[in-house]
Amino acid sequence: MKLRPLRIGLIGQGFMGRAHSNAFQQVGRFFDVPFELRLQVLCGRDRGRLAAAAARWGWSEIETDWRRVIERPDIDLVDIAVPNALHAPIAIAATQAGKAVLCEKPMAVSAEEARRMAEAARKVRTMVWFNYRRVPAVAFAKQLIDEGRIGRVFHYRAAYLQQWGTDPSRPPGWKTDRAQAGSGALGDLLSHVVDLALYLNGAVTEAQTLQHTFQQGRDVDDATLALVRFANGSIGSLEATRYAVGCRNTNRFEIHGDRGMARFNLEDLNRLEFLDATEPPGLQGPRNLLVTGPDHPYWRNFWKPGHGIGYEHTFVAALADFLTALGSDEPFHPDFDDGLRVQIVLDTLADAARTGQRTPVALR
Ligand code: SOE
Repeated sequence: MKLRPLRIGLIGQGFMGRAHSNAFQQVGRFFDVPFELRLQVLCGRDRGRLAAAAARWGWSEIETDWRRVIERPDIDLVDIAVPNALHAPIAIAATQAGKAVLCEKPMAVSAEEARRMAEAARKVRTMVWFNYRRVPAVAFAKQLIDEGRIGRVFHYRAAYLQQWGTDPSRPPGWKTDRAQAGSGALGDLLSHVVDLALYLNGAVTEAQTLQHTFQQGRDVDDATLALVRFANGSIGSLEATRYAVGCRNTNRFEIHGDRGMARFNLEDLNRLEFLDATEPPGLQGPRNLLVTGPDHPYWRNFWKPGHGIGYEHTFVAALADFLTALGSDEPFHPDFDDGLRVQIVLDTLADAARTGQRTPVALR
């Protein structure tokens, strides 16, 4: 069957530019996607690195001005992997030009900005790269929750822990500059935590927050810790820090209900712990499941059961699901409306930290 071409412009050549480029290259190898992807143009500000990056990742052309990518009639999809403050202007221009848009997280630097992006995108298809939804073990946890195997939830506990904040040799990049990033650990790391919390446990209704900056002179949070209530009656803690010495990239959650418990940590991403609390008490204990098939999400797409996958596959699977939805006009999540929901919670957490008050999450 001849596939429709989908011509892509990627804006950004950093860490995420590489992760996305790899996904564009790999997706058709692991998944039957309904498009033939054409890696048309890679756009970046650092011209010195751009040609080599484009050659390495298979992009046909290079460009240094994102506006010129959006003006091009031969681009169907714009992918945004640049500092957070640029997401809104690029996404809004791209949606107005009728392109499908993929955007890195956090989708925006404020809920107000995210709302403008979501509104501008009413007529086009969008995705926010909350890639951890597509870890097979996380998708499997969602399946167990939906099947009622956790039951009535009491606690949702999640943390995204990194340690690079303490590294004196690390150049002060855009991620610690409020003008470019909007926030620190809140947008960078807690956005993932909030997205997974909303996905797995539903709406957050109220929050209390503590934010802290360890590095003198830095204008963003190094750590954000929140206590929240969920609409389903459960309570939770959501934490993100760049100062968790000993944790390179820990992204974990635990969910405890009256029928069971599930526990995940990205540093061991092929595993999900599950406890079935309906079993006889003497037999209960967390099962350490190797979520690589059979009968697990994506197991037919990647390797045979027992052959683990890695970080990059989460981007491949997210892209595959998006392209499948795009080809069939089926709904896709997380889209810009989901990104907006995350941003509203993030803004509420920041407000709660500023005022020190218990703050309701208003769907503003
Ligand atoms: C931060 O160090 C970071 O790269 C985040 O920006 C990503 O979203 C996360 O997936 C890994 O860590």
